[in-house]
Amino acid sequence: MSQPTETIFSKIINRQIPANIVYEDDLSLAFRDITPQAPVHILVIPKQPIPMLAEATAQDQALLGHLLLVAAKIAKDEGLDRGFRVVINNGDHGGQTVFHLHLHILGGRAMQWPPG
Ligand code: DGP
Repeated sequence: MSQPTETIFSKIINRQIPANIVYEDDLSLAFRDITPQAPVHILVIPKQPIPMLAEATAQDQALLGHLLLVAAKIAKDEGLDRGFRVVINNGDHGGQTVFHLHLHILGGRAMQWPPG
């Protein structure tokens, strides 16, 4: 199930390819999605390349909590006071296409439920 740890997101972290970065700290990076599905669509990633949520371990517990708090801070900074959605796609059936763990922050419109 393991995927290669070098993905396009590693290249964004290393500034080998450009991205519209909105937030960075020692543990994480956030940038606007290249194919936005909502007026605000931002990806939050750990700098450490965990391929997917299912491969996170107990050692990643603090990091995973950190990513959620970063997502909440970014949503606030983006003015998403009416609400927003945080999505983690995991694996093939989860719709994951980039195998570097990432949280999608979606906002700026009312979301539908259930998702497709
Ligand atoms: P997922 O399907 O959950 O693995 O989402 C991957 C997302 O990554 C998808 O919404 C498009 C986005 N994406 C893919 N390549 C790039 C890129 O080079 N730059 C940016 N900013 N986003 C990308």
